[in-house]
Amino acid sequence: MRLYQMHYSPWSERARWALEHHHLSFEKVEHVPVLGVPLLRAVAKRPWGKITVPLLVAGDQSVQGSLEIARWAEEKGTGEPLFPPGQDEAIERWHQVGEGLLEAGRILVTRRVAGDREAQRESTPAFVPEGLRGAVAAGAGVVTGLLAQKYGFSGVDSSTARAQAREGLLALRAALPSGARHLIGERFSYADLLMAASLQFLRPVADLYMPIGPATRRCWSNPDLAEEFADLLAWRDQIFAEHRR
Ligand SMILES: N[C@@H](CCC(=O)N[C@@H](CS)C(=O)NCC(=O)O)C(=O)O
Repeated sequence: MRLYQMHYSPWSERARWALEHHHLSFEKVEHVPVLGVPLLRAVAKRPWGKITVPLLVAGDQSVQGSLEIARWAEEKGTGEPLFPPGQDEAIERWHQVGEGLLEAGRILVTRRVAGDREAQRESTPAFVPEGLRGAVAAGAGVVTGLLAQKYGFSGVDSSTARAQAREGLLALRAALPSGARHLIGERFSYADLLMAASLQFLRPVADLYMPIGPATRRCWSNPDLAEEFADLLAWRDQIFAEHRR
């Protein structure tokens, strides 16, 4: 089983976490944004339509999208369920909140990476030899431009993205009254997992969970939002400490 993914992406982290939670073993294949799309299309046998990672390929089956992969893992794997019975709508609602957050985060982070040569160097694929990394990183500007087109945020300014992020963060705060640990019922569920992973662009989780380079960490940090929502980051860190193997 292969998971096409990006090591620093919170969408990929949701899929990795759900698969590992359910004791499913898989090989990770690092996707190169935009440039790796033809390979994704070939392995998923999807010649058209939007294609993104995470993408799971298991035998002749392919599953695209973090929520779909988590549901697939729940069906095929073992261990404590992540989808409590009768809560599909609640999970779907949290998925939408998480998408809103990460779309806003993608805008803020991609803009920063576009202006940070060191982060571009860190994101060049591992197979590129050290001496060529600077040259390959120079092409990253083109890739970030293509990403802006693919995800339709070329014309969205950073303050609009920030406002969209705050909306999702306030919704999460409202659902976690002081001391509350879980979004649905009394147990850890996929809602906790997906929202915890979605806070990555405020302040990335410790390298222990998702190792990233220092410049990438810098680009994925929004100190003002991290300070305003420090309570949510404390909740996120606790969820990782307790549930991320
Ligand atoms: N709804 C999808 C969104 C996934 C997504 O947006 N993936 C982006 C992460 S930045 C991606 O594949 N980017 C690389 C590319 O488009 O080549 C999910 O939940 O998995």
